[in-house]
Amino acid sequence: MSATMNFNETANYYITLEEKYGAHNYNPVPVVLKRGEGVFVWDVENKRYYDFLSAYSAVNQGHCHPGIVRALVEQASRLTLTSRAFYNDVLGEYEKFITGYFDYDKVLPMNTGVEAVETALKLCRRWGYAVKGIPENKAKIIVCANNFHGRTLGVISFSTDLHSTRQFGPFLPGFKTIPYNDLSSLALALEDKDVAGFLVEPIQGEAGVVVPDDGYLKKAKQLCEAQNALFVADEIQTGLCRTGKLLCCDHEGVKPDVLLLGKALSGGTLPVSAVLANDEIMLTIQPGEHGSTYGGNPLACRVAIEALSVLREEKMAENAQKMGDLFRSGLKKINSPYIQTIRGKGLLNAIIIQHKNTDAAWNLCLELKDHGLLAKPTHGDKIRLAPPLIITEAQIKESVDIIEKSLAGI
Ligand code: IF1
Repeated sequence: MSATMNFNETANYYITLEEKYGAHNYNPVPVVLKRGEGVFVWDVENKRYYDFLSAYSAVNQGHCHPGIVRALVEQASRLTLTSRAFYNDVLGEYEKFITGYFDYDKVLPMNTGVEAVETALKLCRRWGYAVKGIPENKAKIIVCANNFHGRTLGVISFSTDLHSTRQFGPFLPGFKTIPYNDLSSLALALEDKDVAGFLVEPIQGEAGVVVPDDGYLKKAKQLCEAQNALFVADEIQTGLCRTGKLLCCDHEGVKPDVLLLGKALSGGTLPVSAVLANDEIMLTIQPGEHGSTYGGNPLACRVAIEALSVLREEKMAENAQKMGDLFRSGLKKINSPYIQTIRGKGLLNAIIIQHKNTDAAWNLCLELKDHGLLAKPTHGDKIRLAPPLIITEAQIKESVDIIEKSLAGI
């Protein structure tokens, strides 16, 4: 019996269903969406919104990009999953395409972002033992305070955010936490010969779009090279044109030893992630030592080829750069006592709200919603503002007006 789906119900009907039958691991903005196209989403009352979250940078190409959906539908009607027990006629083509696209020898395909991070941790440790010669079970990986790399037990083991770690212990050992954007701490930590690598977000997204000093990434990579440790860039949120370049590391001409991609790698259609590295690192993992049922499935590969292609064909990095500059200058012209800070790169931006009321950022998001723009606070007083990268100049201007109007309303 197929489930009886009720469409065209009220928002409250759907919210009640999620409240009653779903785990309470989120606190969503009270809006119920039913359609997405480009920079817009529509709720069940047919009200249109600018999507300024872009599913945390998973729909960089815009909601339901026609080319990506076409690739999804075509492949879904032909072959969706073989498992890696057999070869298929899409995976190799994808591997050739993506390694050429980012200039690495090899790719290890996974599904979610955190699986790519976990895979990178295993690669880093394995390379540390097999190539660097770190004694067995002694490998350490340097991470930054206020990081966000996902929510598995292994990855929250090095989170400094109580919301991610409280009462989930015990945790995975082998991590050294240093302050973000602090090269002297990194240099000191790298003196430990058991360090296999340094895992870093080129911009800390969840922490509230924290942009490090110019030159931080370049110098960090040099320090890693000097101490024979791997520079692992988590570009799951900052990558794929979000910050105005194909990769955020490209702003400094830095080539990570290990590159992590996710989210927009599928244009928001299904979970697709990837770990890219050269042979010296990637070939330290032998057959049967790592994998995933859906990792590298034909559907994901076909969609990812299209998702990557449209980024380039539609010059989304260039647009993100231009529209991001326009957006920040528009925000700076808003004369509001509540905007304490505006920061970001390309179309990954955030405002920090200063207000005696600790709910001010949340209340502003409710005002924004009423005025037709969706965003959500992160860590209380910061609001991430990250629309799809296809947004136009006129739409940026309209969005700035909506933000100005909403600020007046809190
Ligand atoms: C949620 C945050 C953002 C990521 C980076 C790895 C992952 C993420 C830099 C893991 C995922 C998502 C997770 C999602 C909300 C969102 C998020 F608020 F949680 F922190 F973007 F900042 N590296 N970020 O940003 O990828 O396993 O989720 O595919 O957990 O609610 P994933």
